[in-house]
Amino acid sequence: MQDPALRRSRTPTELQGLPRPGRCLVMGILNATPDSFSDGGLYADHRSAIDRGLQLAAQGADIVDVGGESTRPGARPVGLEEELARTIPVVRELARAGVCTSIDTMHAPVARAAVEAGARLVNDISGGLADPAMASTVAAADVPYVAMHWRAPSLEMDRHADYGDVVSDVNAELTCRLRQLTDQGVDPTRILLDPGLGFAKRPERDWTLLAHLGSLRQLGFPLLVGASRKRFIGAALASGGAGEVPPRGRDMATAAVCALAAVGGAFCVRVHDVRAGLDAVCMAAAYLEHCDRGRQPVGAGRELRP
Ligand code: PMM
Repeated sequence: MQDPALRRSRTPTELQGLPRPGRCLVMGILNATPDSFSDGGLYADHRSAIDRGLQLAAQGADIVDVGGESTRPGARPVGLEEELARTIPVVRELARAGVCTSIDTMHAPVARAAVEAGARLVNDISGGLADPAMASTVAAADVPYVAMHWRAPSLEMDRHADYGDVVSDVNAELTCRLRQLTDQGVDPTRILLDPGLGFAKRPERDWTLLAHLGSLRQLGFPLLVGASRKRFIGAALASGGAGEVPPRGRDMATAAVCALAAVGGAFCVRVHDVRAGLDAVCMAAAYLEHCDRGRQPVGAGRELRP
């Protein structure tokens, strides 16, 4: 279910203000939180968060994504003051060091302060639903904006995980978000979309979305895919015989999923392990280059090419 007025004939391969490495971008995750699901508490003070951000950039992250509020299922929201205090000094220091930094927030005041501190992208897991002021804030800041598919706050999201056809439902709900964001002044050439893996979705739905990125890409917007260490990866490892693998043991599997996402046309992958993610998207780029050389690769549909 696509809106022809919003659909572009070609998905952009570059976005103004972001690095242009000629392959899928790698966004390194920096959770300056005490309670994120896989790295909570590791970077909760400013010095360790800044050092980790510099390390992610040195490992090859094209963007370092700074977040100050955990979004794991069941997480309680933090106050605005606390989120600002956790993130802004980190964003400012990383930006000062020349790192391309993004802010992972649902709150317009945090987005505004982060852009003032040097953030070059706003990553909003609610796609503008959590804070009605987000659209006008992003429009005024004129920075790239990630609108993720989201249905409800973390405390309630597991109660909103029912879909008919998950691909068409997510497509339709993102189209509705796009309409509202652009009506409120957000420049469509600044928007990235994200299927929101793990957010109000059970593992099998995440796999379906990942397998049908091409359908989402038909909206004509660059896609960000955030699969890193998520439950659906743990579930696939367990059913494949690896048993229960805790989140921090899922980085190799995450890299495999990043390669699949990049081959499926993702513009950017969001990962904890940047080195593995970068290797994965480089392999995808090499593979795609050979797909372009005219011979149909075994097992890969032409529609997978970005
Ligand atoms: N996932 C998390 C946080 N932020 N942002 C985007 N755009 N997409 C995601 O899938 C996403 C996100 C949750 O993971 P984390 O707690 O490991 O950061």
